[in-house]
Amino acid sequence: MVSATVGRGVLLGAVALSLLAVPARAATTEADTPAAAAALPAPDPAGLAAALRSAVDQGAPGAMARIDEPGRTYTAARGVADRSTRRALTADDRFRVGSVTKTFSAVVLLQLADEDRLALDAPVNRYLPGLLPDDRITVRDVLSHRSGLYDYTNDLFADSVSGFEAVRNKVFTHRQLVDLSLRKPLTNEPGTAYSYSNTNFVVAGMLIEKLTGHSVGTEYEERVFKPLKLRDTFYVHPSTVIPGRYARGYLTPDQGGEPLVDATDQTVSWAQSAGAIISSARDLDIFYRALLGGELLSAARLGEMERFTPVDGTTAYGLGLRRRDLSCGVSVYGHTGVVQGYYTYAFASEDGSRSLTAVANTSNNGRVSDALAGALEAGFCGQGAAKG
Ligand code: HEL
Repeated sequence: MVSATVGRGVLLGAVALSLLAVPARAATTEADTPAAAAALPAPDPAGLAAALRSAVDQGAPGAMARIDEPGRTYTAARGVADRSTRRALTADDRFRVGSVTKTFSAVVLLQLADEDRLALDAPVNRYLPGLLPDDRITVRDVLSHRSGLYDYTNDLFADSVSGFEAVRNKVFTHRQLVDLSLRKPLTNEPGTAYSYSNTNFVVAGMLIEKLTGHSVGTEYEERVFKPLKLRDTFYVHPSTVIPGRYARGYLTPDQGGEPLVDATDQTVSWAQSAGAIISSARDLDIFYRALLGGELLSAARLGEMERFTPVDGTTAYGLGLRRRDLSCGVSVYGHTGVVQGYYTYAFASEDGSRSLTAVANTSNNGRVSDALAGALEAGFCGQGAAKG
């Protein structure tokens, strides 16, 4: 069993790995480890380091990860946060989380359902009259990507760099984004098939704003960021600035051999409630531990969030929540995120007792994404992970 060393980093090859002091909110003794956490294989620090090394070898300027469980925190980082200054990336650096934002949006809507202010099986058009072309599309369809609403980002980012440059400073209204989607027919009959679409979570943001009378930023802040004391988590739309210390993000061009594009500063207005949150590994670990641990929703609503539709052989989607089935038979719950310059994996064990966030500061490079997924295997399967 690993023992905690307070505030000291251990250097493993060129990868900084550390076991940190336990945050005040977490228990510090082995006795407090919940049964389910104890039942999980211990994380594999060498495997975690190898996953980050592989992500950097495949083209990421930097990669980092953090694992939290009662009494223990593991961090690891490799490479640089900034290609100009060569500052080393750390597991404390903030970053853009992309679609991990979707879980935050789903939590706000499910809290509204808990407060009887929203019915999941009601048509979206009940709350937003005339918004959608089909009255059969329900709130649940939207949160589970079963609405059939076309993903307008397929068109925006057909060419990755020019598509990004065309929108990086733009400010869209939610309705403009929905209108982009409605230029195309529904991809399936409402409720009949899973088809991932950012449009769904733009509609989720519109529902939040209509039902509460507040901006999505205010609702995230009041319902999630403040109660969980998330000190690194922000919704700054339409500002292009990441507050404090952060990793710069580098978009990989479609044409091999072209230089990486610094994509750090952007409005993320093309995503908003589908993808514009800024956070840190610490905060995402706290968020998913709290969510899976039952701190944010009633047991009934969390149960609805965890009713999964199969996506492929190893992944499934609930309501703003992904499930990934790992090689060792452990399933983890959270979300992935891709926004120009950043890949994020943020997942927790079923009871929230262990959570892991892994980030690379590049995107549009599937090999980096695949390598980073190895962090989940190391973090939850330990040395029992299937070797890739
Ligand atoms: S895509 C996903 C991921 N989600 C979806 C959302 C998010 N991110 C986006 O829609 C961004 C799309 C453009 C990203 C860009 C790049 O890699 O930087 N790619 C291109 O421009 C390609 N031409 C389903 C993967 C998720 O995991 O949920 O985040």
